[in-house]
Amino acid sequence: MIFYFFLLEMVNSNTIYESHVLIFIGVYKHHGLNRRHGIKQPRNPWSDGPEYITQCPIQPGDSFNYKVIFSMEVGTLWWHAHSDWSRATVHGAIVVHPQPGEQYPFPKPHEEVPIILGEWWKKDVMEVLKEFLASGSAPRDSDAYTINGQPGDLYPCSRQATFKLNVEYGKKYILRMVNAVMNEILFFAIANHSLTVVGADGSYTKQLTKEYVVIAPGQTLDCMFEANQVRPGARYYMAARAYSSASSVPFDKTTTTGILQYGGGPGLTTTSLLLPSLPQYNDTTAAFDFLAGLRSLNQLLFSISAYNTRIYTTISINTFPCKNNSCAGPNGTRLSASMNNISFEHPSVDILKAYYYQIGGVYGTHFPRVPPLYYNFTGRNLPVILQTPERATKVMMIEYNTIVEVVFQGTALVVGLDHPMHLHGFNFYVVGWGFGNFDDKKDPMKYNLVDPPFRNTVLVPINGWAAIRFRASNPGVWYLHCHLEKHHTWGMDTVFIVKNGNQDQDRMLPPPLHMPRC
Ligand SMILES: *[C@@H]1O[C@H](CO)[C@@H](O)[C@H](O)[C@H]1NC(C)=O
Ligand SMILES: *[C@@H]1O[C@H](CO)[C@@H](O)[C@H](O)[C@H]1NC(C)=O
Ligand SMILES: *[C@@H]1O[C@H](CO)[C@@H](O)[C@H](O)[C@H]1NC(C)=O
Ligand SMILES: *[C@@H]1O[C@H](CO)[C@@H](O)[C@H](O)[C@H]1NC(C)=O
Ligand SMILES: *[C@@H]1O[C@H](CO)[C@@H](O)[C@H](O)[C@H]1NC(C)=O
Ligand SMILES: *[C@@H]1O[C@H](CO)[C@@H](O)[C@H](O)[C@H]1NC(C)=O
Ligand SMILES: [Cu+2]
Repeated sequence: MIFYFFLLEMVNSNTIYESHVLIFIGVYKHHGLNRRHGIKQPRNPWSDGPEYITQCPIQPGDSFNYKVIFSMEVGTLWWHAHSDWSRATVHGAIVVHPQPGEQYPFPKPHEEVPIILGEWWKKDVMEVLKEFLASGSAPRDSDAYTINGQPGDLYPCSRQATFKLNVEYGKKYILRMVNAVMNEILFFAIANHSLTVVGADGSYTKQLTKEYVVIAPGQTLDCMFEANQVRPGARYYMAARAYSSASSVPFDKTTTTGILQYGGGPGLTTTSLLLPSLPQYNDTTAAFDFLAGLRSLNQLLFSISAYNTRIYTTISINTFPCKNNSCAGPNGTRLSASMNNISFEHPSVDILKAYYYQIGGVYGTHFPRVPPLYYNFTGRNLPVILQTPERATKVMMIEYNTIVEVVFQGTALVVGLDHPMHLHGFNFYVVGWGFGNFDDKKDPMKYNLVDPPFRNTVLVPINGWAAIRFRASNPGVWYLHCHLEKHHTWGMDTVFIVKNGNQDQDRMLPPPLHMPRC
């Protein structure tokens, strides 16, 4: 499914609350709900979507109108279900154009092409979810990756329907790219064509030209390329495959392809169809070389030279003991995940409702600001006793309009991995990242406070850290979670509640008349 919402009017100042465009989208008649990934929804968490965070799931036969408020977004975003694992198939791209009279800060493309990187599952995805939760193991892999719904020529099932993009020599194209995959970060490239990134997560970037890109689940990229190969009728593969850095974690090693097809001549034989060279699956250097090159195009929207509040949080894979060691996780345990040693438990009433109507007993407010225990987070052979987290529903309360720094610290508990951490309600500046343990003395000296990328999903490197800063100018209840679906399901989540400000325009909007019943 691909949906386009063309924005007629854009507010591209940092006074994001002054005027907005309302678009009422779909009425979804299934158990599940949908959210606009990356749209900040100023003051309006009511339509943000994640189950038991800002609403209860829409029951079969029920409906819910989402009010989508666009503010500063431009470029590619997307929407997806946020209930159980339904986002595997319930998702689509959103492309926001500049307002009339405003130009792109890059050559106007001849054509805009959505590229949704997804997956194909032979098994019902909800069964996959039930299966791994029952066993305590990691989930099975999908059966194929897809480009716009098709696995492509390298799988036995889809040659006829492989996604094809017809191009004309000399023209420029922009790919509106979304990684909607559940559990894998991807490399993507087009044979014989370099890609120029001009936007990421709904915000312009300085132009960055590379032979390949890296895109994590949750992220978007706007990539230009020029059809500059002179042979009429020539064809080139575009291809994506996994970037998966931990040798002990199995993943799908297949490659999905689409075809770039030049007009103006007879097709060349398939033998001349070249695959792009993609980095090795575990090439962390290649992945972070790409990410290190991304820079904001525009001036900073708010000062990030200092912060008011810092949250330093571990992000870990964990285990829970299992009776008789009978679970399918390592050593008979049950796999889990945590932030600051808290494995997030979803309440039975949504946190937004509990907050707004002051219903007690739903969540605790003391998400720890620092790790409860300091150990060598990225060290080898950590004591097994550190692996067991606490189960709880704890949120972080944040004062309106403060500058918040969050430092995510990956750990080597159970297994070190890259984690794409996604925050609802905001884009943030990715001011720094590195390998090993965050060093509070040295690392902030190396932050980029000049033109850091403005994203909503940051890839925290394997056995490393990443630091973000944002201005808490959006009152509401905002989910923070790993966008690898298995980690999200295991509890690598928390919630930021940004309090109201003093003025009326600094307060959450009132709830809609109807919210889905719990
Ligand atoms: C692709 O590029 C390489 C080197 O840049 C060149 O040798 C080759 O002929 C090109 N292939 C096609 C099919 O255009
Ligand atoms: C990547 O995988 C290859 C092949 O399995 C292996 O030889 C190499 O050591 C791995 N590199 C890293 C950095 O883990
Ligand atoms: C655990 O093992 C004991 C002794 O072998 C057995 O009686 C019990 O049923 C087992 N419990 C579970 C949950 O498998
Ligand atoms: C496996 O479980 C046993 C028994 O609980 C424990 O002694 C051992 O340390 C565990 N090993 C690992 C690698 O988790
Ligand atoms: C932490 O562990 C890493 C990896 O094993 C090691 O290189 C480093 O020296 C350790 N740091 C400390 C302070 O022990
Ligand atoms: C996490 O909390 C559990 C339960 O309180 C404790 O046993 C464990 O040592 C803690 N681990 C870390 C890494 O803080
Ligand atoms: Cu993760």
